[in-house]
Amino acid sequence: MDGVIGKTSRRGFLRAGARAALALGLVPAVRLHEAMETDPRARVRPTPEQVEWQRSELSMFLHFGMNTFTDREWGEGTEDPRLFTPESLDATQWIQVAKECGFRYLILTAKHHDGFCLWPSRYTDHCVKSSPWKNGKGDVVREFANAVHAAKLKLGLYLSPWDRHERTYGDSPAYNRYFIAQLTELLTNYGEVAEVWFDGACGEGPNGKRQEYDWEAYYETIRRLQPKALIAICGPDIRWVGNEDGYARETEWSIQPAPAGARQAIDGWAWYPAECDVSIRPGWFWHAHENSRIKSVEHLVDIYFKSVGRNSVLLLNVPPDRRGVLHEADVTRLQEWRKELTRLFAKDLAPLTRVTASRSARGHPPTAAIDGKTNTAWCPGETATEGILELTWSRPQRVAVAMLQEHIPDGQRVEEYEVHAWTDGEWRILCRGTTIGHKKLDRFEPLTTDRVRIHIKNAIAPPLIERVALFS
Ligand code: FUL
Repeated sequence: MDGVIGKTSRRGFLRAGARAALALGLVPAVRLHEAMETDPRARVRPTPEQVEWQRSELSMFLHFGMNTFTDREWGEGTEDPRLFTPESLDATQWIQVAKECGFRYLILTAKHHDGFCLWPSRYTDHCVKSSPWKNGKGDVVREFANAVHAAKLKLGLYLSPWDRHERTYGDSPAYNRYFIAQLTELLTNYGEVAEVWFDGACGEGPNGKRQEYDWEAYYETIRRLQPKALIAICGPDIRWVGNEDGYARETEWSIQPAPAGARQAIDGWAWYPAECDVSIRPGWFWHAHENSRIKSVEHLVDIYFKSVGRNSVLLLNVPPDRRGVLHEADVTRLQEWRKELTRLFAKDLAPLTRVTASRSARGHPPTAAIDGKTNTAWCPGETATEGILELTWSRPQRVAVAMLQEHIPDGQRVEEYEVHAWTDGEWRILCRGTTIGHKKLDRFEPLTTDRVRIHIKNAIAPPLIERVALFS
């Protein structure tokens, strides 16, 4: 087994000598595995904000607005603002439930396609100031932002580019000015914004108004006013997974062809990780008749395994009801789901083992994969794209779930792996897969064994395995 686990930073994985030299300002930082980073994809890195977002794993979406009161999914923009009458809106309840269930990012629909704004915009009357709620003096975005910040969580805002109310819509330059003015309000008046969510829907059809969105100007506005904010979906920092079921692909690369507006592109590649958006109910907005159609715990656990467990962030929509609170039925379901996840992942069996490796790069011993730290990782060798990590228990254990994690501040590398268990005198395959990224979860037929091995079969550069965990 290799020696001591070195403390490393995001700049990452330097040899002790190089680190000392760096501290003295003698040589530039050299990565251990730099020699092998010939594939341009291996040089693509996330920003610190993308790392924080990905490691947070769970985001909550809150669809709330005019549709909540008209019982619709897509309003037409002709709705009377006087219909907006939440009688006991309580954003702190939303945030409290979200926090207690493990969500870190919260995204509110500040404006949906019907154009009704949840904040008192200076640029339109089609907003809360024309509603009876708090005599037109209310501001849902303010209450939401205050509650999110007070809970030390991350604020996200959804601003629909498609606007069926605004009369300038379709007169491209005029609407772009309107949209940027609204973005500016949201990005200057509510503290730090961590995620801006741009939806791509537009249902006007071929005979409708054709609005040319000025994405470049939208991105420039966000970068200038909230340089740390991630721009999602119709944006360059977070990629839509491609469906609304909450399921990522078996193979999910965070390294993708660079989208327009990417902060950094290397030979045409950029860090563009997937987000899985799905609603806890059939619709995105709250409807009384869907109170009995909330997804089951089993379904939600499956979604978790196929989103977070496939290198994606899960953005789960839980829509506040007409009172302006999360409905009891959703809250209960969320709590049951949380309880089940906590139960499933209560006891990692890996730290109870002796761990060895086929080979390891200096400073990256096999113990680094089971030490629970996010700044250490096992690497099979300075130039190795393949290797085996073996766990041995003193007593047989029942294993049913494997969790693998790469050290994503240094990118994503693994292309193929297998997990085996020693049983009846031979290695039997438990699961196999392709990409790992931030997290890969595999469920398999439970088996009792005293030896498990993780075989990294192929990678685009020497892989950095931050964590290996096994659960029964
Ligand atoms: C879609 C929208 O049309 C839905 O109403 C919802 O907001 C969803 C998240 O994105 O494209």
